[in-house]
Amino acid sequence: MHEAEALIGGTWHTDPGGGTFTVADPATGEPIAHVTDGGAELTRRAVDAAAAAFPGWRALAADERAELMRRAAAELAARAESIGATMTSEQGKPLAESVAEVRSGADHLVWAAEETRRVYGQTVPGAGPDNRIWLLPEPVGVVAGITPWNFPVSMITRKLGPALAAGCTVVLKPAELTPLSAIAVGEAFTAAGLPAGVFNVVPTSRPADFAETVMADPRVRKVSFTGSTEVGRYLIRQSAQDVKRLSVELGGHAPVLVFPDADPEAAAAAVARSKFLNAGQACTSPNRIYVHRDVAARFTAALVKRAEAITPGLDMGPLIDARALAKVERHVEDALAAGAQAVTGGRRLDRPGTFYPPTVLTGVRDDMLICREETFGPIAPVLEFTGEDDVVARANATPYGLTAYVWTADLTRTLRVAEALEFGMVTVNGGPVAPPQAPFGGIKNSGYGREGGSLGVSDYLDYKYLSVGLGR
Ligand code: TXE
Repeated sequence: MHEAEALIGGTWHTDPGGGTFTVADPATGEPIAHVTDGGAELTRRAVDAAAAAFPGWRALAADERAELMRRAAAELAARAESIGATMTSEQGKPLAESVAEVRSGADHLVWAAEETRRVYGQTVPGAGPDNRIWLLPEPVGVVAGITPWNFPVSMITRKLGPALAAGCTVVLKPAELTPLSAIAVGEAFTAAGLPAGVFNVVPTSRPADFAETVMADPRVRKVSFTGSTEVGRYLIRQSAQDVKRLSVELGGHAPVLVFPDADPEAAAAAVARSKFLNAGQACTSPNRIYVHRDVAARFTAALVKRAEAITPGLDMGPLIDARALAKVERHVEDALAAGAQAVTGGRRLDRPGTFYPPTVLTGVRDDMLICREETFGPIAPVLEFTGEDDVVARANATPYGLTAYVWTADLTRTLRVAEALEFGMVTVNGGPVAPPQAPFGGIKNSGYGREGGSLGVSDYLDYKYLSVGLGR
């Protein structure tokens, strides 16, 4: 059994009360590690370490910070295989997906390292001939990050890269289901020579203790969260007490609109890739697939073929835990009871671990539970439509606003529909793309703040305005 500790100020710490929690492999249900349970005490120590490291980190010249970040990225990439194996053991996704995720996390850091040299200020027209005004970008200070279990490394690097580039120091609380990948990132950064206290990792099974501690501490100036809308709402309320800056990347309910002028086979292939990636446990996962009646039969046949080509346990992992499996089962059973049909899949697999097969549902209606709540599983609900305005209205009829996908060969339709869709990200004729240079994020109940691009770095900066009289 693996033992793991918290990374604070460059050294490894255990809970003074001796508390630990257990991490299990979702493919077998077997325990694989005991991890120290950080709670409020280690969170406080980690904030101490991050606050102590902040003045030194922010004072480094941009190219020195960039060089340290590049070294951290190189170390992470060099460990892609071993960190990937750790990720697979605690998260369940296929090894190739885990290794690719670590590499993409390293790529995010390389990009962010370059951004350190693009943290520009501005000159603003003065108020009269003898006045000059500048905007000076300054790091917000100590940042607390709270990350989910679906992408245990890339969710960290998307916060860490821009925060470090801006000159902030970070205290991270990874999901209690996948702390080992986060600890492995901490090990890589320490080996790469990142100064002590710049990046701290506090694993805990008591996330509210972490949240309450960082929210009440005036030294923490920003909290960045990715996770459920429910926890997002709680953090938004908590952030009021000390007026913290907050970024919240929450759930999604992505619609796909397949118009009759699109190639239904190409659309089905792309939808299958994004739907079944990570067993559907992604906030960008297609959840309501609206297909024009004229191409519905061809599209569905192609999607079913793709779904049936996936071997659970080989090409697709289990769901993260029994609670996630129960939610998927509840959504599918509700749809079937209300008249939907499972063309393929539709029942959990009779084997150890929390495996659910790729499933395609037809005869789905917008009022079914599966179209209203985020399923977070490998279920592709197909709905039919005929009119453009009608399908756009149906796609928008959700409290979420993260991602939407459109399939069409018509340029004017592309623009009409993309402008009418109420989502932070619209992809036309393709799957989800989240390169480091693009600002990822949603609107409505999917949250606020952006990760990636220069907008993502600005989320970790304050702009001080400096006004100078010329003394004439
Ligand atoms: O999320 P939680 P869960 C959605 C998805 C999924 C559902 C539930 O629909 O089925 O949420 O998943 C931390 N204070 N997404 O329960 O609880 C927790 O420790 C502070 C979408 O796993 O939100 C973990 O680090 N933090 C999403 C993180 O929140 C708290 C990714 C996410 O866990 C906390 C994950 C508290 N009181 C789930 N309670 C996405 N946007 O991709 C929990 N956490």
